[in-house]
Amino acid sequence: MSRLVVVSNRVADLSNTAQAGGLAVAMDEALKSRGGGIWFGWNGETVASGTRVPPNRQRMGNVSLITLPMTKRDYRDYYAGFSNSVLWPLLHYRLDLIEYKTVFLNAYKRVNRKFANALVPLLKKTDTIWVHDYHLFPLGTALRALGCKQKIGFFLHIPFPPPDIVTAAPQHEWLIRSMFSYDLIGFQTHTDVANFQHYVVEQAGGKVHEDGILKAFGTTTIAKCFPIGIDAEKFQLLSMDDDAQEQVKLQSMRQKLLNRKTIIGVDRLDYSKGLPDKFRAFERLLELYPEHVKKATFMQIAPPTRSDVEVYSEIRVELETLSGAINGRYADFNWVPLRYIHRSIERKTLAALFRHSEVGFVSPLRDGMNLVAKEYVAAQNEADPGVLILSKFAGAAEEMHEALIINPYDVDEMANTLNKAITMPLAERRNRHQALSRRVHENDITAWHTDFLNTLSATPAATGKT
Ligand code: ADQ
Repeated sequence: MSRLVVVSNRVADLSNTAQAGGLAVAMDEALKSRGGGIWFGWNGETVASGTRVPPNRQRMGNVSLITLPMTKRDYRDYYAGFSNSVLWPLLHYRLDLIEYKTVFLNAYKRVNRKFANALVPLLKKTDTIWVHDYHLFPLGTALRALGCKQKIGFFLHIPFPPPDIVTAAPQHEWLIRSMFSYDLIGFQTHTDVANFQHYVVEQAGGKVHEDGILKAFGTTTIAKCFPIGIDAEKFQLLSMDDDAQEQVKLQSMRQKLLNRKTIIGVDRLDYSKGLPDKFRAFERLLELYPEHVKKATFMQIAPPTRSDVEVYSEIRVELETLSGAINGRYADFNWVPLRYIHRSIERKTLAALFRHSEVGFVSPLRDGMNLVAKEYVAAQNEADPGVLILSKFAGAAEEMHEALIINPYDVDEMANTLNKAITMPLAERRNRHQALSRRVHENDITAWHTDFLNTLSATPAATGKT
């Protein structure tokens, strides 16, 4: 088996179990289960512009973490700028939130070339390279320009919208053309693949062939869907971890004694996650169904991310105002309706909290997949499982039909669905959970990376790619 080289914008601190972020969790599992390899990317630190620092190498078991710091200018223009103020909103269908400057695109191109220059000396001819996510669309082209002939795969963790939206990206043709340097492009859902194909046909005059083969820009690539999963078995065990149970159980027993139900939400604090309307839906539940006052508690855990991008500070203020208003209206000396926790939580505590919550509430406005939905299912007690409420705009909705599927823009519908979930009879809960659990365990993280890497290895050799 060839050595695996994973490249992502950010290399996670694998020793920090409290880390947030879907990609970090998934790559940790993928590299370890293939017996190791290299994980290359940014170490999360910034240095003064103009500073040159050689890559740092750190071994974590059989995985080498090779990292670079980023200059303050690159951080501002490539990371906070083009990646998170242009591509992130665009690919989440939020053209209204794009903030574009020409220097952002220049920095995006520059940093991708820097990554390629630092990576090439570390590579062996027989390596398989796997590039991740929207920060690195043009990395394949930069590597090919330096003579790389290895197999290179790319996986997009976030959605790929229809061509009408993609064409709002400055130099979108250059961006999509650069994806054709990869031998295999993986998307989360069939919808994303179809959107990509539409772009290729409508905007690039390309052709779609069988087995995901696409021809355009004078070259060929393959685009398919590989829905990401979780390590369901490990997460299930984690949810029963003694330590974490201890911490959560007391609170849970108190809730049960008082016949109270917990609704749980866990999302990075991001506008794509639909948090304000989720808060409003809980308030609406208490208005429409007053029998749940003092009986249903909503716990939202939302660790901060990208707080230096302006819209992220705005959403934070909005949520604090909303939670204050809801608690102001309904809280009593012996009951707090909404518990809003704005920080990271240890994974085992999170798993135990999922297990002891009667409803998992996942309502993004757009999401590539959403691992929280799968984690919630894996953590349930199968004899007495909770109910998953899932947005139809999360990639996970393509495979999790037995969840209660909602429209995250419709606050009343969400409130009614919360009521349905809270009052659902045991037999129905078990039926739904059984089907969901089977799929979450079958399509787990191992199935995901095995399927992607096997497909990449079966693609024709990368010769002729430029
Ligand atoms: P994210 O947008 O980060 O990932 P998600 O898939 O839900 O979203 O993954 C979040 C992960 O972080 C989960 O494993 C969750 O448990 C963890 N997490 C969240 N809040 C936490 C907290 N307070 N404390 C500790 N852990 C926390 C991106 C895409 C998704 C896609 C993933 C993987 O946006 O759509 O599913 O990548 O491809």
